[in-house]
Amino acid sequence: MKKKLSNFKDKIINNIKRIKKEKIISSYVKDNKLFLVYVLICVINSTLLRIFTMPTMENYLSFKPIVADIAVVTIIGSFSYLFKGKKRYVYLLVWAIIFTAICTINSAYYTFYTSFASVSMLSLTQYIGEVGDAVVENVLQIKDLVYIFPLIFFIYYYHRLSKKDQYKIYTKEKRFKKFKNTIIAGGIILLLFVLSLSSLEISRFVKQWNREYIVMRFGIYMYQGNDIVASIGPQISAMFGYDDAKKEFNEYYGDRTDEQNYTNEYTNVLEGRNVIVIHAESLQGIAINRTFNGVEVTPNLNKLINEGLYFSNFYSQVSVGTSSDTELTYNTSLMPTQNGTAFVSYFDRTYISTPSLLKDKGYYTFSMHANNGDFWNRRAMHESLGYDKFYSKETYEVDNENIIGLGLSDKSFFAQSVEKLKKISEEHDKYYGYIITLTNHTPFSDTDKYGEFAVTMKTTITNEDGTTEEIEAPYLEGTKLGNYFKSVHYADEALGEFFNEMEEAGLLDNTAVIIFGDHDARLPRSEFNLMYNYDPATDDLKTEDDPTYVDYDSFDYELDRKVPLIIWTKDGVVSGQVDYTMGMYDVMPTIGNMLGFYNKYALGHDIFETKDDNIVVFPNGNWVTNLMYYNSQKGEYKLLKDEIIDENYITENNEYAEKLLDVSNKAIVFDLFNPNSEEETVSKESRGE
Ligand code: GP9
Ligand code: MN
Repeated sequence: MKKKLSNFKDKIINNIKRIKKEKIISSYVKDNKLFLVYVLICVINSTLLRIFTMPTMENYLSFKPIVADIAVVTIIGSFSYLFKGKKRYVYLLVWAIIFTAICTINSAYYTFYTSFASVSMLSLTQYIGEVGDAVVENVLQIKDLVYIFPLIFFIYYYHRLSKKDQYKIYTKEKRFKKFKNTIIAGGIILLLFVLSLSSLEISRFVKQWNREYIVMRFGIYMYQGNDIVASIGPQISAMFGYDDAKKEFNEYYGDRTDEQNYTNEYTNVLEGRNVIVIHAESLQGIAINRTFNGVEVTPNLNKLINEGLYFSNFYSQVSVGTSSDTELTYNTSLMPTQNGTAFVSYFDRTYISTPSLLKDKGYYTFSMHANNGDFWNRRAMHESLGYDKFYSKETYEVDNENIIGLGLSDKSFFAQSVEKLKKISEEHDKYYGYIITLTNHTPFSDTDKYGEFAVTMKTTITNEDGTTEEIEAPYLEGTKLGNYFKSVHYADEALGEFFNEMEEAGLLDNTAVIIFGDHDARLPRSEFNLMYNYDPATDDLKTEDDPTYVDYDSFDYELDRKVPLIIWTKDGVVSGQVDYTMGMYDVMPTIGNMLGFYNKYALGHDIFETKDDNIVVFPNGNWVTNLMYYNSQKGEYKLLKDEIIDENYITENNEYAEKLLDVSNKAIVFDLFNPNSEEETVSKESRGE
C-alpha cells in the first residue's frame, strides 16, 4: 500500500516536472489565446450578471455556476477547432456575441421583472412588446452595458491577432485532436458539476420555473439552454397525434349538453355576489378542529366552518406543480398535465375557467399573491386563466420586518390586500378575487415569528409511590409536524385579522368567501404516527399491544392528505357539513351552479348532483371514492366502508380514471379549447354550420 502511494506520488511529481520542462501550459496558452479569452469573457459576463441582479453574499461566494459556465462555453467553443483558419475565429466571435446578448437581455429583463427571460414568453406577441419596451427602457443603464466591454475586448483581441495574421493553420488531424481534447475537458468539468448537484437542485432544474434559483446554481447559459428545451419541447410534442386527440376529446364530451340541464337547492344561491377565494398554502385537514391542551390550532377557521358550508372529505389533486396545479384544477376543472406543468409548459393554451366565465357575467377578476410574479409563471398563466389583473410582489411593500419564511407575512399581505380590495370595490360593480397566501409554506422553520403556540401534551401521571403529578410532555415540540401546527396557527390568526379588516371595511356584505387548502403540507409519515400514538408518560410511542394504539398505515396517510374547503357568507345562505368525497376539480361545477355559470368541459362534478357516487382521481392514477382508496401503482386498496364491492368496481374506476387523465392532458397539450383550433372547425362542419 505504502509502495503504491509513493509510486503515485512519484508519478504526479514527474508529470509536474514534465509540464514545467516542456512548458506545456505556456505553449497551450500561446496556441489557444483566442479560445481562452473567449472562455474568460463569457464566464466574466455571466458572473457579473449574477452579481448585479442578485447581490447577496451567497451569490458572491458561489462557485457552482462558474463551473457550469466554464463547462458550457468550453463544450460549445470546442467545435471551433473543427473550422479552419479564420473561420475558427469567426465561430468563437459569433458565440461570444450570443453569450453577451444573453447577459445583456437578461440584465435588462431582470430590472423590469425581477426574474430572468424565457424564450417561451417571447413567443407571445404581447410579451414581445413588453420585453422590447423593457430592453429599450433599460438599455442605457450602465449595468446593462457592462457586458459589452468584455466583448469589445474580445473583438479588439481578435483584430490584433488577425492583423498579425496569426491564424493558426492546423492539419485536419491536429484540428480534430484539439477538438477532442477540448470537448473531453469540457465534458469532465460538466461531469464534476453534475456530481456536485443535490436532488433539490436537479428537480428545480427539471421544473425550470424557479428561475432565480436556477441561474444562481447553474449559471445563465445553462439556464437559457434548459429554458429553450423546456419551451420548445411541448410545442414539438403537440405537433404529433392531434387527430387522435381531437377524436378522443369529441367522444369523451360527445353526449354532454351545452347548457346546464339540472337545478338543485344550491342553484344560483350566490348569484351576483362578489367572490373572494382564499388559496391557503399547505392548509391540511389535520389542523382543523385540532387542539393542544384545549387550545385550538385554527380557532378562526373552525368558526367559519361552523357558520358556513364545510366539505370535510375534500382532496387536492396536485402533481409536481403543487400550488400551480391546484390553481389550474380549481380554476378550470382540468387535471395537471402528465409532463411538466401546465403553468410553465402550457401557459399559452386556451382555458375555459371560472374567472373567464364570470367575466362574461360582468365580473372584474383579479388575483393576489405577494411572491415574485414569475413564480410558477403566474404572471403569464393568470392572464391565460382570465384574470384581468395579477397583483404580485411588486405591488406590495415588503421589508425585512414583515418577512416570514418565503416572503411577505400573511398578516401584512392581507392588510395590504384589504387596501387594494377597498379600491377595487369602489371601482367595480362585481368582482372575483383569487388570493394566494404564502407564510404557511414548508419548511415551517420560522417558529419564533409565528407567535406562542405550544404543541405539548399536559397529562396527569401516577408515580411509583401512588402519588399523582401533572406534567407537560414535549409531544410534537421540535418536530416538523409540531412546527407545522405553529405555522398554521399563525396563518389562521392572519385569516382572522383579514376577516375583521374586511368586515370593518364593509366588504363582507354581499360577498361569498371560498377557502381551501391548496395541497397537503408534505409532512413525514413517522411524525403522524407519533401524533396518533404518543405516550406522554414515556415521551415515546405507545407499544403495539397498547389497546389505544392506532395502526397508522400508508392509506391512512394518503387519506390524511385531505384539505379543507369552506364556502362562507356573512348571512349564512349556505351552511352545514358535506361529507361526500370530493376533489379540487369538483369545485368549478359546484360553485358554477351556485354562481350561475356552466362549463361543459369540466372534468369534475357538482357535488350536490353526484353526492355519494363521486370519484376523485389523482394525477398518478390513484383514486378515492366514499367506499375505497385505490393505489394504482401497487394495485392495492383500502375499504372505507363496511360494504361489499362489486367485482367490476375497481376495473371500471381504473378505466374512468385513465380516460379522464388522458383526455385532460390531451385537451391542454393540443390546445383543444381554442376556438381557432382545427378541432373547432371540424366539429362545426359536422354540425353543418
Ligand atoms: C409560491 C407559493 C408556493 O409563490 O405559491 O408554491 P408551492 O411550493 O406550494 O408549489
Ligand atoms: Mn402551495
